[in-house]
Amino acid sequence: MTAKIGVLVMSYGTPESLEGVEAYYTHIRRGNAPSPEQLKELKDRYEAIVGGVFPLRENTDHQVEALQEMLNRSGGDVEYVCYQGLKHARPFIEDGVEAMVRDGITQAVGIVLAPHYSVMSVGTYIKRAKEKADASGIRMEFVESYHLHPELIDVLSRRVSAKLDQFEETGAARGDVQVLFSAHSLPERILAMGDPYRDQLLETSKAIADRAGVTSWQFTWQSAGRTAEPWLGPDILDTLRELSTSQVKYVLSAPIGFVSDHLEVLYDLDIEAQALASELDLRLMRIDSLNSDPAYMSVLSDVVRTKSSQLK
Ligand code: FEC
Repeated sequence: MTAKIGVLVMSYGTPESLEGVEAYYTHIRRGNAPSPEQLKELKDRYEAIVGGVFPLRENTDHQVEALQEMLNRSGGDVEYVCYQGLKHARPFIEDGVEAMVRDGITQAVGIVLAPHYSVMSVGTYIKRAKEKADASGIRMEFVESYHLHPELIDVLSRRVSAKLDQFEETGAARGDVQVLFSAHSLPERILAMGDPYRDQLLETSKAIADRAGVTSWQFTWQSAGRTAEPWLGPDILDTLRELSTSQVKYVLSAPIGFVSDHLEVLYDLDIEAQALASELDLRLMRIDSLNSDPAYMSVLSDVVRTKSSQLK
């Protein structure tokens, strides 16, 4: 008989429409509604990227479908069934676990569509999923990170090389391009907690740079929250300002902490950082996002299979 293993695929979540932005933002702020100014500012950002369409929802749907297809491609005595669980929108993480219960799933693997672990990011997804799974009688194992998976490094290195080729075609030498690896900032206090997030991001950056033969690179943060406490820096906008005072003219942005096209990539990098770069007379390009690239699906499939072997 074929054994069924549930896979809870967790992602950040996005509103379904502009009307849903307030509830979404309130959820991110742990139940505190945003001020009218804050709400308008966020709605304006969504409208600026795609006029009220929310690309993260479709991208996550595709990733979940493609992962399920890849997990079951080779047949075998296990059938994997993927469920979506979102952090800040429906279907919430808990809804995904409830759907497993309804389908009679008793064993499952949880994975987040973000390669790097922080107690404040992946850790909170896992905590919520584990609490719900424990209460529902589902045995669930979790993938915590996959930031150095060889296929991930390979596909991201190819993304970097492809853009360096494009710079070359326009007359820039590869060595003249400064590569900026980036990820979502978090409050500085994670460092005092011994959190692995920053180190994992630096490890991914170095592995890609080595693989792609990049000599001029640095890591920088992006998309810091608008709260009073200090967030990890330098922010990419300050890094661009700093670079503009040096000899650098060409910059390649590689947001390795993200795996999809969404607000933090399409607005924070493609609109906000791009506008600053033009003002500073820097030529800025960005690597393409992974979205449902089969190579990324293969990374996810591999780590899920490995984890599921621990259920037996
Ligand atoms: O396209 C979309 O609709 C969603 C884009 C989106 C992604 C994303 C990923 C991460 N976040 C992380 C941490 C925080 C912390 C706070 C925070 C706030 C926001 C706000 C929006 C938002 N985040 Fe997000 N994040 C995305 C969107 N994020 C919108 C609220 C307005 C703003 O500050 O811009 C601060 C919460 C607080 O107030 O306390 C912390 C981390 C990731 C990457 C890992 C992951 O995907 O989970 C970490 C995508």
